[in-house]
Amino acid sequence: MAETTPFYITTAISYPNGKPHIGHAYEAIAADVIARFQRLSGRRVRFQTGTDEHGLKMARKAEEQGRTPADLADEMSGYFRAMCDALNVSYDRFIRTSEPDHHRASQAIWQAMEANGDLYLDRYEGWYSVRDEAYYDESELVEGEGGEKLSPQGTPVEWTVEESWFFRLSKYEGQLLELLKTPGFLEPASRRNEMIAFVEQGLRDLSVSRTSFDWGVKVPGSDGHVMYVWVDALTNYLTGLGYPDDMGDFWPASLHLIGKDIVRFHTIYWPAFLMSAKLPVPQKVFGHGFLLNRGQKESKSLGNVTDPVALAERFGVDALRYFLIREVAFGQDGSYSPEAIVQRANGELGNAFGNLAQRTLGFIAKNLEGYLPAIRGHDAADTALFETVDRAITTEIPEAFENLALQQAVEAWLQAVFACNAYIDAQAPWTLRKTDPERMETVLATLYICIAQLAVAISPVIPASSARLLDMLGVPDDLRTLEGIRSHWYSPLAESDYQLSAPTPLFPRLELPAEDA
Ligand code: ME8
Repeated sequence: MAETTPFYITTAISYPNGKPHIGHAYEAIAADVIARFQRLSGRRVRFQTGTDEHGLKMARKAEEQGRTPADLADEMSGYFRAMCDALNVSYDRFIRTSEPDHHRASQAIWQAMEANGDLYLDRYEGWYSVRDEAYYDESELVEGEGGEKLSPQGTPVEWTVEESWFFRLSKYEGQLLELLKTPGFLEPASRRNEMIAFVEQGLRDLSVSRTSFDWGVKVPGSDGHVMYVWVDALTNYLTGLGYPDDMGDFWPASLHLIGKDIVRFHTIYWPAFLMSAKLPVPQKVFGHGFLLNRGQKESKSLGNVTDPVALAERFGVDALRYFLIREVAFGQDGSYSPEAIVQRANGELGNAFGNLAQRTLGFIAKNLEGYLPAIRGHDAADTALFETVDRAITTEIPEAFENLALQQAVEAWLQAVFACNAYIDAQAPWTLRKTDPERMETVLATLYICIAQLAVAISPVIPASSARLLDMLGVPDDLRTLEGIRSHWYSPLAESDYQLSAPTPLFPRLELPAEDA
């Protein structure tokens, strides 16, 4: 039976203080792969991404450029949405925190926390990093090369003194510790110890409003205060479901996918706000690693910032998506370079999978006038291949995706593709054409079935290429699910007199331009 429970997945919402970089693309693609896999498994999925537009970081960037923060956000948010669209990211809502329903939701959660007695007015005196939009305790700071104080993330901090609303974070220590120790709540598990240690040190109440600027959500009933940007940013996950009105059955979120640098906000502050507002906490937070450019962090000063849309235009959307999921152990840092993308795309997508499909479909088109081959009894080699592919599509690939072992899911798929290639070489349908045309048909039918199943199984990673291949194969839409592809679907299709045309290449061979060679 297909799983029909709802699945709500979110990415972090990005700061639109500049254009998107490869890290943003990586997170959006990974979330999209997970969302598409869950849909393929038959679950009802809601997928939200967007931009985080308030706060000092946006206000300062706008000031630097001599424009309003709203104007900056309008322009830059457009690039983030365009990136998601270009990369085939299947979000249900692209949220912007400047939208009116988000202001309403943020004020509602504020009032719920206030009603619970968790907010009080005081004066904040301490360190703030505008780059991280985070408050830091003196004891967390590190020394920079010139002796200056830096945040633990290496960003500049400034001394801040202002009247502020505070949230009673300290009250939630016990509940948060319990939550952090709940298996599966925070993954990968390696990120858990750091958060547990942070809570065990003792939590100080959190400053949750600002009075020195006004680019934010207004604190209800408190003139001159705007919310601390993380209070409203985190609330985006509720806004998209209609909070404070009925949120349907998508809350609590199944998965907040975020990067490793913002785990504290998602596994300490956010659950505490929710507990205070008497709402359930998310089921899982996954902190993925960072993507590096040839092992280096991208930065404007190094001049190595890559536009992910340009990368996709150059190598192909699916080649880029495949590379990122295949190359990086999900949860760990990873590195990319044009050579590595070209190598994976040509070797695995082009040679291994693309050629398999091309050879099989080309052979059917040429020798059977495109009519699907008939099956005249399978032999042991066919059964062995079916078993291998079946194990991949029913067990190995879904289990890996379900456990967020995205790289392993692709590896399991690739092993099954290799098995198909070994089979076609061993069975040599081009020889059978002369010696045993009936056996040739069975071999081609066996391959046809396996290719269709593998096209469906990899569709979360390379959705457009999979769809094109399934179109060429004539596989009806309602069969393009994990459940659909497992049933006895081939004979009715073969008997329908469907005729395929000569295939067009799925993955054009990529060349490395001279400047990268
Ligand atoms: O943190 N590789 O926004 P952001 C992989 N607005 N992921 C990366 C990365 C890299 N090199 N650099 C950044 C924010 N990320 C907040 C989030 S959520 C309520 C508010 C990830 O634009 C980063 O970890 O700085 C985060 O998950 C996302 O990109 C957006 O980062």
